[in-house]
Amino acid sequence: MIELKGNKALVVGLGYRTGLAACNFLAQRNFSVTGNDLKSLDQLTSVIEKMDPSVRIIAGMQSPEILSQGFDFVVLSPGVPKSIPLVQEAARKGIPVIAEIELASRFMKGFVVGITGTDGKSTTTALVGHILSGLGIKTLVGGNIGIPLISLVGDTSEDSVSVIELSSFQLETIDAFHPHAAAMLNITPDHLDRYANMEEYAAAKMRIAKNQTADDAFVYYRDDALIARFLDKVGAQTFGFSLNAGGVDAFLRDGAVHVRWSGTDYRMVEIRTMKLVGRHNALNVMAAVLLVCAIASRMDRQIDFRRIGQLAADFPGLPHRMERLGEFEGRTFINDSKATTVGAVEMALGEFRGNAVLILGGRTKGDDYSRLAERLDGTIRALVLIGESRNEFKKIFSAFTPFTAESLEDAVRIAMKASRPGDAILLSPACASFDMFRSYEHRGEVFRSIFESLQKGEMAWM
Ligand code: UMA
Repeated sequence: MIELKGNKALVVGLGYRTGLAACNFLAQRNFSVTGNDLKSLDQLTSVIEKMDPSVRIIAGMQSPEILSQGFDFVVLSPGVPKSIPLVQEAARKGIPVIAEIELASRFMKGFVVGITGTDGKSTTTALVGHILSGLGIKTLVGGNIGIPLISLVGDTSEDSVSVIELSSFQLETIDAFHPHAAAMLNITPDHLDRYANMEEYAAAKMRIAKNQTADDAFVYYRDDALIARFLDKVGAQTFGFSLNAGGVDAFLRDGAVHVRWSGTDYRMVEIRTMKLVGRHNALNVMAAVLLVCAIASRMDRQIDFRRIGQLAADFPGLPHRMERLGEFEGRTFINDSKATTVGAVEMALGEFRGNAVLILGGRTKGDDYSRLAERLDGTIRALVLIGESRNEFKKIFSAFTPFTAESLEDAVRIAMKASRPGDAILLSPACASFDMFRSYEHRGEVFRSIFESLQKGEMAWM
């Protein structure tokens, strides 16, 4: 375990979530804190306004020379790659470099559930949080879902459960972080602009299990060949889930999610009663239910299988993930702005049979988009391309004679014309949002406001 000696901390990456929360946390505990970001002071104004006044800021550069000021450890925001010269130099000098998650874990109390995977992390994290709080357990939800873990530390206690969504970025620089129950939901291509290949990306994600022991639980998707390759290194008890029964601990049978726990089969959630829709969500429910059973038994609590099933069925889902906004002129508007990978869009498309107009595009992340082109056949009526990827995508998706749009508003107008009553208009971009929007949330909110303008008759489309 890396020992954190001394009190001079350098926080690299001053986003309004992680960097800000990490600086304030350390400053309030009397560390001497310096924050560094590539952005200029002007660009950082809104973050600095909320920062403890004792934090020193080095803005507009990120050169290794910064280290000459003598730091005891470096805290890295997830958006900053380990490969930058500053971090490389810190490692060379033997200065510990840790994730904000690692820092938080050194101060946290209580039980920890960690959830990673490419798609479904946020939904599963929120679902586990929903079930645990419904069972009357003190529950905190944070991590990649948008609430830095470090900001929750003060609320943890011996009897609390922290449910944490973890990205591969965050897991890259954990050290002693140790979830009592962890889940690996799936691994499909993502962030291949940061990782050399899928193996490296998967290895970063699998770090979630690196400190787990036989007392812990590791929940995983049994039908993922890449996950299977890492299983022999997992020290925790493993619990598999799959849509198909047979040798797994959670599965689908006769229209319900079943869990096999200590040799008994429990029929837990009727799919038709679930507010979450789609087969991918059935998988998320399986993972969530296994995590809840594992952590409840770890806490020596009786497992109320019936109540857990009811709570899972009642979970309404999160905004921007296959979120049904409503209908306009017979078209159902679906906001799936969180779908920033091909895998997520493939899952979304599983719900349609040729009756969707898909709005696709944005900033690419090294994914294999030709795989998506093969998958589109028979599921969509028309394709509308947005964002900086639109010319590249025009070639990849040429078989669908796609439309291109200059703005999301323009894309919705085109989608209205290309669709028929009974169709869905689906924003599921397969890309990051940063070329046109501040975040995927912002992109989803813009889509929602366009839909509302149409409904109120404030926007013409014909
Ligand atoms: N920066 C540098 N140098 C660099 C790169 C970035 O200084 O080389 C600076 C940027 O100028 C910026 C700051 O770093 O000011 C951004 O830091 P950040 O990206 O870590 O931003 P936060 O707002 O703290 O958000 C992070 C996560 N972002 C990323 O992983 C990219 C959020 O996940 C997370 O919700 C939040 O911490 C709280 O834990 C977002 C995400 O896109 C949702 N995650 C990826 C995903 O889900 O696919 C991994």
